[in-house]
Amino acid sequence: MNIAAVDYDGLIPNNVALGQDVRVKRALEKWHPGYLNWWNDMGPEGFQESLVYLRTAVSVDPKGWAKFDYVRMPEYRWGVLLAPQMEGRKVNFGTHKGEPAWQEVPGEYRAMLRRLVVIQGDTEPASVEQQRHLGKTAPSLYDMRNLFQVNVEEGRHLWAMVYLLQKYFGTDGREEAEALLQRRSGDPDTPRMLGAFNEKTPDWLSFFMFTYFTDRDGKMQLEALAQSGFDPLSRTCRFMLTEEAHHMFVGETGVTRVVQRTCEAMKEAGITDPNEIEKVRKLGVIDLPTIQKKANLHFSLTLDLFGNEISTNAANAFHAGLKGRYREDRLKDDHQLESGTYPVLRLIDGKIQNEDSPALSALNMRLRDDYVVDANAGVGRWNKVIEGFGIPFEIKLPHVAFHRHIGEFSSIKADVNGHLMSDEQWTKHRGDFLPTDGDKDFIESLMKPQMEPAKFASWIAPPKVGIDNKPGDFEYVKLA
Ligand code: BYC
Repeated sequence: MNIAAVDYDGLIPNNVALGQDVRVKRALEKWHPGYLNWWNDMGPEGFQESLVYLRTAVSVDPKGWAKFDYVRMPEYRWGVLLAPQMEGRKVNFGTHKGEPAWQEVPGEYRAMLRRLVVIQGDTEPASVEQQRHLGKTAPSLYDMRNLFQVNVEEGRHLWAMVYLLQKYFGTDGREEAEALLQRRSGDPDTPRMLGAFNEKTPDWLSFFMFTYFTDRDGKMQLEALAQSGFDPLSRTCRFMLTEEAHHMFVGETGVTRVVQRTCEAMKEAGITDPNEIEKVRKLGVIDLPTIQKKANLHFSLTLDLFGNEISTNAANAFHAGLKGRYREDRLKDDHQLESGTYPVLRLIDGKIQNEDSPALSALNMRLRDDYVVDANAGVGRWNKVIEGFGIPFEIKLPHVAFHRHIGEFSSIKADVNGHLMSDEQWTKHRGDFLPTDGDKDFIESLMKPQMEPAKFASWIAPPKVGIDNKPGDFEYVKLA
């Protein structure tokens, strides 16, 4: 079969010859109604009958993989798509380096691999649940369409992980696939697995920050899993990364447009001091210090997703050849890391300082460092916009010790510059760093829907170009 093309004939679009794999096909068909029930209960609130201009993957060829058309979301063709198999692919790192990549689950690593797949799978529906109420307050049809595109693709990413569970993990894989439909973001009894996926995404600025910062953790983790010696996981993640790029684009350009509109309004009103918060807010835009606070919140919550700085789980997964480093295949070292060290920022004698740690145990830290570099690049582009208006303000990522709940710094309080604070100081200054109730109320007051083509809410600039090169007045969502 042509692996690049997707078979759309059956219930489940796929490029894995599902038609010839009766057991897995049946298992997925059995899972399908539960998925649709989950989508109807926990997917976007409202708009299920609307026609949304969505892209659907029709191929896994990077040069032309998507087709755009109007679709009702429940009729979206969620499918199973893997990047093409690379002939002769080998395990690239760890103790099995140089052996042929595994096409079946190596028995000794089954539990570890299943855990990685389940954690990855759990984040996908979680984000849809977190964002389900946002359609109602979309600042434009363009943004609404982007939200729904992200949502249906996170749904597809759940399918991607469920395929791996159903195909390679037998009965317990089936049980895990069911459990992925049962947990709920923020539920006190059955929460999602990782902290940031139980937080709220209360407004559109949070949505853009989430897609900028948290989807970028998705990118880093998927890049690390794409290196896996377990070939089906690698191929799955490689194709997911193609889709993930758009999600980060939505975040980066979303924040850019918010920043741009704020600066424009300040300029029009002759306000040069970014700290004149009340004056700026009266213009119906979000002041830059509040945008900074939102960035502080979402960046710090996302850092927690990298796990503990020193982690035997991470060391074991690397040693086993299951989860590599960011772009492992481009790194130049022995890819085994048995003897090297890596500098890890730790709390030593009450001070935050670097300590050389065994490189294998420090892999979460290394991935997190790569993430910070990647995240900083877009922040630089936001600052270019502010600079262009001559406004003296710079958005900065907070110190990694700021507002942490996992790892080395979860036991202390630090400000955005990494200076340690007492509990008392923290309580007093928390609102200088993180959104206060007043900030949240203000942002919420702006969240008025704008559902006419070509129009945008007061607090956000239009995009530079349309999706699929559509003109500015294109009706991205035909409301039912
Ligand atoms: N919250 O040894 P450690 C995405 C637990 S986002 C709660 O440091 P490890 C997306 C940990 O489970 C990417 N618990 O852990 C984005 C462990 O518990 P057990 C998602 C946490 O394994 C936007 C214990 O603490 N994919 O795709 O080295 C929209 C010891 O920790 C947390 C992945 O994350 C936490 N934040 O690191 C949609 C990839 N952190 O098992 C989608 C798969 C740690 O000892 N996951 N714990 O009881 C992994 O690679 C790793 O499991 C982690 C954690 C990086 C998450």
